[in-house]
Amino acid sequence: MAEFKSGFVSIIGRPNVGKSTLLNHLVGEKIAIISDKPQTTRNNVLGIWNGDGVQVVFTDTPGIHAPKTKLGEYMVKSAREAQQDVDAILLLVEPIDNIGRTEEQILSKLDKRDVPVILVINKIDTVRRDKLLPVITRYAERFSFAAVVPISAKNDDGVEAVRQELVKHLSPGPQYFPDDMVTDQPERQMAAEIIREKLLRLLDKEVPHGIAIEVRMKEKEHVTDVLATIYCEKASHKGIIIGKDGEMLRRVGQYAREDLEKLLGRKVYLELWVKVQPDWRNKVAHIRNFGYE
Ligand SMILES: Nc1nc2c(ncn2[C@@H]2O[C@H](COP(=O)(O)OP(=O)(O)O)[C@@H](O)[C@H]2O)c(=O)[nH]1
Ligand SMILES: [Mg+2]
Repeated sequence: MAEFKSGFVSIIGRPNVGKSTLLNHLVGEKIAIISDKPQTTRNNVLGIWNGDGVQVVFTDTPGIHAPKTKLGEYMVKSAREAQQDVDAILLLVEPIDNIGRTEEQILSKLDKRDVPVILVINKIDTVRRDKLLPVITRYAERFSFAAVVPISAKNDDGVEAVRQELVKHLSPGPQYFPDDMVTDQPERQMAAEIIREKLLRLLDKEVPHGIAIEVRMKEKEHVTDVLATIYCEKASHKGIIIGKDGEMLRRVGQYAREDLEKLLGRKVYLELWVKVQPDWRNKVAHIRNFGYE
């Protein structure tokens, strides 16, 4: 029998390149929230893939960007820390035949490291096939990647190839987590993230970036009560979140409840409140309180 292999792998790249989408597909379950807005992911999220005789523990990181708030600083710090002590790194990039400033910064840090880096060119569904070769060439000239895998995370195209490449770079090691575990996030946190995802989807640009969610859960006989407080930064944002006659909050609640029932596998009673907490993203105590630390 072959020896069991395992390892830790971090998924890095600029905001919005598709890291969380890839993590969900690698693991086969939705554990990280997705949106078309940058800086959706605030925490490092662990995702566990159990293959045949192999276990890979992935870390989905907040995108690396120039932080403007204390929360942003924490996010970038988390992303950087996740790159330490890993067995391999997946660097995600867009299919653009030009190395962006963020990618260059990441690569110059990786130059000093001795860890296999797999270049994953995502979103290939958005470009013609013949546009890919110049992208591959450009990156391959800049860095000595262990492999280059073009994928479309969204369409689950090439995700298996990423797993196969990774397995080649893993060493024999223990099974760190039980077979049936796909993430280290507590249900309460996943519930809060689901609600935040709906707000990111339904609200305009600036508002959702200033939102944090606090969740309490009570399991009852036939239903789980999910009691959530949505914190925002301004009274005007509170008005937007609630919407005319409470319409927006109702929609958020409707979508969130559907996903919460899938997550928990039972009926959910969801209650949402909205509170203003001015400038919380610059206040360490609040950042900690919302679970970012
Ligand atoms: N067209 C296309 N869009 C994608 C693909 N993967 C992710 N996206 C979209 O890119 C946006 C950002 O995805 P997300 O996973 O949140 O990116 P992250 O910030 O790097 O974690 C979302 O709107 C996704 O639906 C892909 O393969 N093709
Ligand atoms: Mg993300």
